[in-house]
Amino acid sequence: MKLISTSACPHDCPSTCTLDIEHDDKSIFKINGNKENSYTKGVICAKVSRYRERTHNKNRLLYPLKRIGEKGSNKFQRISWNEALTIVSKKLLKIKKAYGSESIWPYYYAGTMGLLQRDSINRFRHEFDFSGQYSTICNTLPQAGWMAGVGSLMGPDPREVKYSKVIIMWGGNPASTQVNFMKHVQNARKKNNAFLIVIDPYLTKTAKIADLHIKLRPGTDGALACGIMKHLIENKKIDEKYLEKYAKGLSKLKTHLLKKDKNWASKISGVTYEKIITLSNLLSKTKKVFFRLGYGFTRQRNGSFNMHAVICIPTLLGAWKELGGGAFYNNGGIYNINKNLIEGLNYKNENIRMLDQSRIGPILNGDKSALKNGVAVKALFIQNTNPLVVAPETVLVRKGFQRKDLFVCVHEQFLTETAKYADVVLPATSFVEHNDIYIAGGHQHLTFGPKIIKELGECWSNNRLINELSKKMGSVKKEFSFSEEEFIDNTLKLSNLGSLKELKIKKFIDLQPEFNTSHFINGFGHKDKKFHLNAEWKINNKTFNKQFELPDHYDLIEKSSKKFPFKLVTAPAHNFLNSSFTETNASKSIEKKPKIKIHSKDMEKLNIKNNEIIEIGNNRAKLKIHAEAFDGILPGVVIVEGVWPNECFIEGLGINSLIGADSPEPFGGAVFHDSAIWIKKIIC
Ligand SMILES: Nc1nc2c(c(=O)[nH]1)N[C@H]1C(S)=C(S)[C@@H](COP(=O)(O)OP(=O)(O)OC[C@H]3O[C@@H](n4cnc5c(=O)[nH]c(N)nc54)[C@H](O)[C@@H]3O)O[C@H]1N2
Ligand SMILES: Nc1nc2c(c(=O)[nH]1)N[C@H]1C(S)=C(S)[C@@H](COP(=O)(O)OP(=O)(O)OC[C@H]3O[C@@H](n4cnc5c(=O)[nH]c(N)nc54)[C@H](O)[C@@H]3O)O[C@H]1N2
Ligand code: SF4
Ligand SMILES: [Mo]
Repeated sequence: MKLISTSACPHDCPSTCTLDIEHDDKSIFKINGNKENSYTKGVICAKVSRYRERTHNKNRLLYPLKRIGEKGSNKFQRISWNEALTIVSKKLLKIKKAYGSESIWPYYYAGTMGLLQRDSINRFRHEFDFSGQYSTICNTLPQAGWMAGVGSLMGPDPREVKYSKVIIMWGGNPASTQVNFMKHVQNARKKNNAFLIVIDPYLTKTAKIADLHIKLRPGTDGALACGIMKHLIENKKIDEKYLEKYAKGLSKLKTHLLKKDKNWASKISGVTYEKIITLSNLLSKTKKVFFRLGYGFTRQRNGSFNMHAVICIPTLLGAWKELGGGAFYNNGGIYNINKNLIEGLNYKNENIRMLDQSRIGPILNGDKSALKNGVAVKALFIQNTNPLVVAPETVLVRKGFQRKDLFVCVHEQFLTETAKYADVVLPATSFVEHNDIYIAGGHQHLTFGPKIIKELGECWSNNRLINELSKKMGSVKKEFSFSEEEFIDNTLKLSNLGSLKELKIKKFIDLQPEFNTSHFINGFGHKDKKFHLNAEWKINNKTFNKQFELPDHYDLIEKSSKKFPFKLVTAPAHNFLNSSFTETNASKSIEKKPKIKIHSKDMEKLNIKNNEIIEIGNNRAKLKIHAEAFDGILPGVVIVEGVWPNECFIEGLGINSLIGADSPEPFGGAVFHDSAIWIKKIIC
């Protein structure tokens, strides 16, 4: 008999859509967006509506495997769970004894965003004092900039855009990366005649439907923001009364910006002075201006500083206090989930080193500073991520995974490239096969995602594996025998969010803070309750702070040069989610193949034709790819969409081989859209 159950999309997407899933006890069928959820509003992306193809895919991993060929050779043999657990536990205990607990690095990310299945790996880590993970691959750069200005991780309710007069999507592409936000935007345009502005180096799906698209050079948003602010200040369009009460650093900012030449911002950003005036005029016409900040524009070596510069604009305008006004980046700060039980925080050893997730390439190749001058990593235990494809500096990452003295266990739903380098591969459940709870970065709901079908094959959930492996390795703590439901119920109770029984009835709860809190009427998140126009980045580091105190263009990006004339942006693909969905035929057949978008003027200069195979590269690597003529960019900028598996590229090496794994200021991160490259025609 077919049933319909409500759940949450588990993928790493700000939308965390509420889903209505048709299923029986063995299979899922159609998935629709839930209509009662006021953020999802019945809208979900196409790739998840066809999720049956992913869960019931013929290539799902269903049984534990042991490697029998060379690393990466894809030669495996089926083994029992008992044998798998014995191999992994014995090997980890042996390595721990020989090299110390920090030589083992549990490595994870957000393949599922469920709090239990994603974060249980930290309970395993803390129980055995394994190396810590500093998770930088996604939100470190944007968050640092946001926090420097606002001081807390929240903002006006994104559903409020229905009251906005101007919506400015800065450095994000929601039509592809969080589609239901666009439903709210389109409602605002229909019902409130809202004007949509998009700031992006290329004509994305979002930019195509915007009223105004500003194309800029990658990594120059700080300059553009300063150009706008200078014009606002000079033309007395700032809200002095609001600023006096709510902001710190105005006079410094004024002096700093007024010193700049009229054409300074245009020269850097490639946006004409006239367009900057147009922007400034549009933004100051109404206080109901909503800034929706993407992650994309911060994946630059100056990305945190650029985020801070951009969010200073709504502050100068006094937009934060208005219904439908202000800025929104992420709501992570509203939930206050107590993770002690799930993550074993009570037994976390604070002296253990933290290794930077984005620097896995240098780390596995023995880079001393990346290893914090500690022991080499001798074992990786991986859940929820595919670093061979998604992490920067692929050549280094691959070299690391090829090391004969590195033991790797990967728990996965598919035989990803990372799994192919593992010694032991374990099969993981998908979100319909286990229980979890989900919070959302892009809205305000906490949602229960129930187990609605039987596990496929011999798949285990992440939490089950963590419990069983820990016990096998000698753990006796009671929580390592807790069921998923016990973890969830206890966590909800510890967080004062009711019980699992209640959440099962409600399905989701709306935790939006009241207006005065989310609009910072009661003050911003800093101790002095002010928005900081002059930022303090590193506590007790005056030299650093002084250098980057005020919004500016900080020239830290990889610059184009004679040798590397093109700036490369590696934006997400509409039909993939990072490297997920590259295993489904529907998504793959729409995306077709990796391509590089090049301006027709540049194509002409290089004598390259549409669809020609060309070579691109920099000091890190070179690779072959098809060229696509595309005039929705400034000449000198090129775009490759999608985190395609390396094996989909002509010579088996993918786009992240061109991305640096250095650590950007102030707190690290991954600079996926900040690479300078050369492009060559292949002459046979
Ligand atoms: N379909 C799909 N959806 C996804 C994902 C996916 O891979 N595919 N990934 C998910 C994840 S993990 C995340 S974190 C989010 C990210 O979603 P977004 O917030 O949208 O961020 P990005 O996808 O990194 O980049 C978005 C845009 O930033 C632009 N950009 C790059 N550099 C600059 C710059 O210097 N200035 C400006 N103004 N813009 C710039 C790019 O051209 C791109 O169009 O999306 C999630 N949703
Ligand atoms: N070039 C380029 N590279 C990028 C980006 C970019 O914009 N450009 N974006 C970056 C960003 S923002 C991010 S967040 C990262 C994300 O990178 P990843 O976190 O690696 O995301 P995915 O590639 O989707 O891989 C998640 C994996 O988890 C697995 N998985 C899903 N659910 C479960 C589960 O319940 N249990 C287990 N054990 N496994 C599960 C999936 O099968 C999938 O293989 O990629 C980054 N890489
Ligand atoms: S838009 Fe994002 S959260 Fe919604 S269904 Fe698609 S991937 Fe999942
Ligand atoms: Mo991300």
